[in-house]
Amino acid sequence: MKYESNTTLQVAAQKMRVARKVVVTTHAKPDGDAFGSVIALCEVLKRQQTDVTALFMPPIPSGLKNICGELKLTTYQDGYELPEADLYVVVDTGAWSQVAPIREQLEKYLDKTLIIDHHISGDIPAAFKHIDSKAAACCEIIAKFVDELMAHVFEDKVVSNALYVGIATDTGWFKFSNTRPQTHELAARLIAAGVDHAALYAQSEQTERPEKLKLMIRALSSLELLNKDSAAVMVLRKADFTETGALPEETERFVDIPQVVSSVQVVVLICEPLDDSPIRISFRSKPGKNAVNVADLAANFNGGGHTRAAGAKCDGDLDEVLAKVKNLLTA
Ligand SMILES: [Mn+2]
Repeated sequence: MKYESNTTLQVAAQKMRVARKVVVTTHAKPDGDAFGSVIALCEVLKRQQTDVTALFMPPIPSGLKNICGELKLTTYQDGYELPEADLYVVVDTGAWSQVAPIREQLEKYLDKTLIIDHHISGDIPAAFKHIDSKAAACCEIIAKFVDELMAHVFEDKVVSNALYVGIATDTGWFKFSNTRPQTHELAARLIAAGVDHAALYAQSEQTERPEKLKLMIRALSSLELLNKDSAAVMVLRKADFTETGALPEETERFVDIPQVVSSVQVVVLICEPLDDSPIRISFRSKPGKNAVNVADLAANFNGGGHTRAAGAKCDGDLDEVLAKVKNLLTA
């Protein structure tokens, strides 16, 4: 299936305008961009008297819960039933694997589902897709919807904070190669509208628990450099989580750490699950002439993502997955 837009911004915005009831959701374990995209869109729709459900599959990033203002968040749990709605909007993903808990229910409503995304692959056959893989963050696209749906809404604190968090977190606070002039222009508009970017940085990046540092030590001590120090692999096993008390989601940004070494071009982090869920693999690479396309690497494990940042979930034996990763990195 080709993963590309079939709906213009204007047509998609019109669908939102006429819908009385809208459900907005995103991938499980939302990051700042996924979270910000849902919040900003829901807040704008709410202001237009739309009955909106902001549905999240947990965990929600703890530092971000207080940027939602009065907006009510719905947290998915077993037995949750998707409400009847005129429109279902899935943001920051178009992949079934990332919305697995609601797949069966959403399949019934694909004819009134709209995907808004910036990833290069996805397999949800929604009737409507608005995809811009050049956008640094889904929030860059959502900002255009905000402009289209409602003038002056950047004055709304909830909307502007949510958009800022989205573009800042998906660009590593404007240092990843996906950052483009439009990203900075949007950031400038948001800061001009009153966003306190330093406070948002503290809220999103400096609210970790000590357990995270303990897990980071484990990750770094597992690190192996391969292929003339150009590739770094880290593994976190079940015991690393249980002995440190850290949670699976506390591995966020670990893949960035080995990139401080100049020779390192690609980083892979493999995480063993605590339950019977699949093994998680994260891939990152540095930009440049000989940049490694990590979306291709992830495809070896039925994963995907961006050329510089990708991920996969796979079943199997941890050591076999590790061996396969090492093979690919030294090929
Ligand atoms: Mn994103």
